[in-house]
Amino acid sequence: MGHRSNYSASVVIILSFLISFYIIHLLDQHFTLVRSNYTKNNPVFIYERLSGQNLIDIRENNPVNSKDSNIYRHQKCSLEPEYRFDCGRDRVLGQSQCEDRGCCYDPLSNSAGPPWCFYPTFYPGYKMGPLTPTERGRAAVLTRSKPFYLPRDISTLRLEIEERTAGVLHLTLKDPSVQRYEVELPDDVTQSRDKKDVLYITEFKSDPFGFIVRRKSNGNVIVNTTVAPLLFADQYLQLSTTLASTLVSGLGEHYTSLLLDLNWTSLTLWNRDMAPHADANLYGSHPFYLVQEGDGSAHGVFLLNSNAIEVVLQPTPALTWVSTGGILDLYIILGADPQSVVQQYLQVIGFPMMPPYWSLGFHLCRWGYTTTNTTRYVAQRMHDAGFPLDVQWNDLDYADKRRIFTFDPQRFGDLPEMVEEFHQRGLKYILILDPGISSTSRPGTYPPFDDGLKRDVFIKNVTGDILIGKVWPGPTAFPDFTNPEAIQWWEDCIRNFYSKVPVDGLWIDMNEPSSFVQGSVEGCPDTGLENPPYTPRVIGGQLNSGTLCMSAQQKQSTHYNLHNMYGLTEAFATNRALMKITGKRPFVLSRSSFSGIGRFSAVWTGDVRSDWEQLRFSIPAVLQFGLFGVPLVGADICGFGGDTTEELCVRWMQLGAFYPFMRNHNDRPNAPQEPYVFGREAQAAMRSVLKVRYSLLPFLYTLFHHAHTSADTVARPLFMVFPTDPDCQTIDRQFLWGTSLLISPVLEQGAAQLNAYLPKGTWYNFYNGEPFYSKGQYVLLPAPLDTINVHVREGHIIPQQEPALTTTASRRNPFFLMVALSSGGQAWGDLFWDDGESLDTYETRNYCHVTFAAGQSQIVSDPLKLNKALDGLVLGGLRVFGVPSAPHCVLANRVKVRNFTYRSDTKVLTVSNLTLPMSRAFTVQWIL
Ligand code: MIG
Repeated sequence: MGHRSNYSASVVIILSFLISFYIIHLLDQHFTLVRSNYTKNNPVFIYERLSGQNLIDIRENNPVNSKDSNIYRHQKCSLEPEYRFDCGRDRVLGQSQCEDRGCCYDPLSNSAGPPWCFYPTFYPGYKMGPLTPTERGRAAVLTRSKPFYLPRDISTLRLEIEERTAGVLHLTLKDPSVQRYEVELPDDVTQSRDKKDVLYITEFKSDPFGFIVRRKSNGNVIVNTTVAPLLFADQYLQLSTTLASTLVSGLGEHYTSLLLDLNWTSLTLWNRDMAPHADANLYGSHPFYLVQEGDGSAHGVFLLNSNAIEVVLQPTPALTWVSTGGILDLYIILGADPQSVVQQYLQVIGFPMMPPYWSLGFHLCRWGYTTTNTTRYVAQRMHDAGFPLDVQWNDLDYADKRRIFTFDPQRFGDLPEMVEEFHQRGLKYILILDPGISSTSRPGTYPPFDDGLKRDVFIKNVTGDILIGKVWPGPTAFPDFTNPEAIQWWEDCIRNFYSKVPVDGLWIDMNEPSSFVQGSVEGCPDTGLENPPYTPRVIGGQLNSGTLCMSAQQKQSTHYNLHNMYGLTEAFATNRALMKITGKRPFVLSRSSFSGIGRFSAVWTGDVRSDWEQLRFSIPAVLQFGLFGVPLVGADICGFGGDTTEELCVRWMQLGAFYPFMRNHNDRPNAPQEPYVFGREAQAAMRSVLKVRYSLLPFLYTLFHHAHTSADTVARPLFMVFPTDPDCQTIDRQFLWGTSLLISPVLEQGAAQLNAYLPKGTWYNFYNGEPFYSKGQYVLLPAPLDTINVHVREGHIIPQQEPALTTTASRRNPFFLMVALSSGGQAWGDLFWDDGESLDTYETRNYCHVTFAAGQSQIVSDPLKLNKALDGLVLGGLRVFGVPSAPHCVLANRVKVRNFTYRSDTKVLTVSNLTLPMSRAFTVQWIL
């Protein structure tokens, strides 16, 4: 990560020179929620402007704490339950405590529903001074005369507003008198600076302060913070907003469906080593949500803040951010379609890395491959049984006394030789690294710790000694990846290890960071960092549960502020080290994540259980990481915890073949789940879907190219491709690759068919090209155990390649094209191709890009950009779906072709045995 320029320690704001025409856009009207357009298929709440509300009188004519008039109290507290915002989020309040805060008390029977103590219609807050122009936009000072109810509240705030791009509005709220912790964004992120025709309108309300952001085109309210007070104390920041609809996704990492539950729920963002289950803070934090507005438009909101965050969701629909520190740094992203929202979000946090080609192949791992020979045996069995495999992995088993950067002299003594053998056979090799560095080896015997001590790279406790936690090797110190020296030391450790064991990628686990003791082996000091005035609902009850002390000191700040970014900073350091050492495109797989990690790393969803529910929830998990800019993501196929069954594992391999990152991984005590351990039919099903994936890798790789260069998503929810189709708003049991391949897996035990939604248009069966003309409807599809349903969308061309047992081999095979003609007889597709492993091939223009266009009974290729990567590679054939009648002849580059067949029942033309060079423009015509 780069560094943003320093902020001056204090900012003095002089208001006296204000030019009179910079006036605040005071709201002379108030807003109230009106429910309209509410149908089952379109559950959208629309905001309407109500004029002549008497609320305004209540607000201005009554002192807040006056309890004289019951009528007044009744009026100011007469909010429908679903419009109530919690006045006691920080602690449970009784009636008198609640009323002491100037809030309304109304105990309801259901304690899990609306708050009992809530803000009245008017609640005093910050007053906003005039808006003044600044270098980047506008700014204002917010002041408050009376303190809030929270300790160390901040009475003066500075608001800055930056119209960052046409689609992105950036607002910050911070303390102008002290430098609070701020997350630094990378400075080398590609920034679009197009500010023409901004998509938003802002309105500010001065007393109490609040703001409204609308979509300019239709006036829809995107954000409205005037519905509840802004709170800003040292360790408690709170901002509420209404939501434009109930269709909200994001706010990972949680075990949820694609749409979040707004029925008085809360989600905590606090990185934690925790097997995925409902209602828990998990490994990563992504304070970003996307709202489908119901008409095909969407917007996003990103709160750039790394402290522990709780997001309260209520059916209003509305949401409240509560953060325990930092500043409020908000990006409001207008889209206007869902894909543009993600693109604009990634313009802020960074576009994803381009993965090496081989990393899109199949990965096999298990905790419990206890020797090199076991590991060799696994790879050999895969090969002998004819299963494609690109990457063989080892878990902690390899390490000497579980210390990273060592290997066990007995069990893994010939690890370097094993890796060499794998490489000879076109296989890659990855092993695990945990961040904890054993601190109890005899001095002089474990250089990573000795050198780390010398170079002062470890996180310190509050008294300045190295903080010692406990992980697999026993007592450990934790590198501080916000320290440049630690990044260098990490690189040196990897370089040293790599000189013996030339790994192809690194798997960084336990990087929440996870520790088996709370805080440290000595506990933690009893301070406000360990026990803040408010602790969001976290597993373990305390922020330091299962991790380091909050008071621990890192170079950039306290662990309290940096905790959620530990994995991100480690991923950055690991990516950078591999890049420098190998000179190739790095592959890093991280468990913990934070906004922006997709630039450096892939992510997997942690310790999922081998059961059907976890299989089903892996889809929204993968899709959400796509929204977060981490397209290279997958769940442990067949489940990590517990014993799989053969049927579950077949279904999971089928779904997993369409995870962008495909790895089968298993925990030590469980029944084995490598594909070759199952019965003949199960193996056949797994083999065939692996071959399907391998045949599609040129297409998948091209999608990753577009993710890397344009922030397109790879595995996409249906709503991103069909945003105006109401049926697609909620679907998360199916998904697409790009815009053209629809995947409909079986997610239930015993099912041999499934009800799948096919959006309007023609969809071709991937296997036999049979068309289905959908009105936009659910279709009952046969799904016997040997099949995963995949459909190709009309108008698209999918580049494929003959599969092989590794990508090393498949990359040399003939290409073929799947051409799915539209009803007008047209289709389009493209192929990105390079050597699959060099750095920055796009940036240095060292690649091929070929487009394919079909129309008027022919397909033509156009090599827009070439290097030598496609030399010697040929197009071996094509399948054209939707050819209306039998061609009487087929011409390739004007020469008659013998090998073609046409099936009149499915209307599929298959042309084979071609040898057309991919690096030259070709034409294939079918004469009807
Ligand atoms: O405390 O390295 O999520 O994939 O196999 C468990 C052993 C540590 C957790 C990872 C899992 C890995 C395991 N690790």
